[in-house]
Amino acid sequence: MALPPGQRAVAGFPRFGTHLHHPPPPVPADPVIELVGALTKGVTLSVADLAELPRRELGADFHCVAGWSATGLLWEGARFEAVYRGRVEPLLVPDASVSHVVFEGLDGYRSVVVLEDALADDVLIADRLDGRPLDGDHGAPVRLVSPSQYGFVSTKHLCRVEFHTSRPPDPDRWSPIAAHPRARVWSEERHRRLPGRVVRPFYRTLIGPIRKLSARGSRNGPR
Ligand SMILES: Nc1nc2c(c(=O)[nH]1)N[C@H]1C(S)=C(S)[C@@H](COP(=O)(O)O)O[C@H]1N2
Ligand SMILES: [Mo]
Repeated sequence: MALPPGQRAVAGFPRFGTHLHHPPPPVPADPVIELVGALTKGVTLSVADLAELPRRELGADFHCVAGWSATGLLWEGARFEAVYRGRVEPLLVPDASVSHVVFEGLDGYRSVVVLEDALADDVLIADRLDGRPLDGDHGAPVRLVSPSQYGFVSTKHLCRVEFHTSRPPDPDRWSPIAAHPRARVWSEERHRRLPGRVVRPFYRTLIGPIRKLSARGSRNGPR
C-alpha cells in the first residue's frame, strides 16, 4: 500500500519516543485507566474491563511525524468509541459538550486529540500487537492507536483519559515541536504553522538519534 506523503518505510517497528533512553514504566499489578474531566464522577476502567468490550482487529501502518513508517501491523483491542459511548457519555455533566480528549501515559507523556478524531473508526485502545500482548517497548499494558494520525497521538502505557470542553493547554513535553492539532497523515499535518513538506528534512534528522536512544532504554535491548 502507498505511504502518506513524505513517509519512508522502515524494517520492523522501532521503539521511539520522548522517553528517549528511559526504560518503559513498570506495569502495575492491576492496571487501570482513569476517566476524568467533564464527568459527574470520575471512573476507573480496569484493563480487565477493557478486554470485555467488543474486540476489534485492525491492520494498519504506523507513521511517525519524524518520517518513518512501520508497515503491516496488526493491532487488537477495543474501539475508543465503544469506551466513550458506553462508559463516558452516560456520565457526562448535563449540557457538557466535550471537544478535546487528553491521553496520558504512565511515563507522564500526554497527547491532545480533537474528540471527532478520537471517535474515528480506526482508533483503538489496544492491548495486543501482532498476536501477542503489547510489550514494554510498544506501550504495555495498553496504548492508544490512531493510525490515521502521526504516531505522537498514540500514547503508550495509557493510564488516564481526560475529557475537556475546550482546547486544553499543550502538553508541556518536548514531543514534538509545535505539533499540529489534528496530525492527519494523509494531509501531512506535521507542524502547527509550517507546511508538512517544509519541516520534513529537519524532522528526518531526528530519526537516527531518537531511535538509537530509545533502543538503549528498550526492555528488549538495543536492536
Ligand atoms: N507514553 C508514551 N507514548 C508515546 C511516546 C512516548 O514517548 N511516551 N512517543 C510517541 C511517539 S513520538 C511515537 S512515534 C510513538 C512510537 O511508538 P512505538 O515506540 O511503539 O514505536 O509513540 C508515541 N507515544
Ligand atoms: Mo513520533
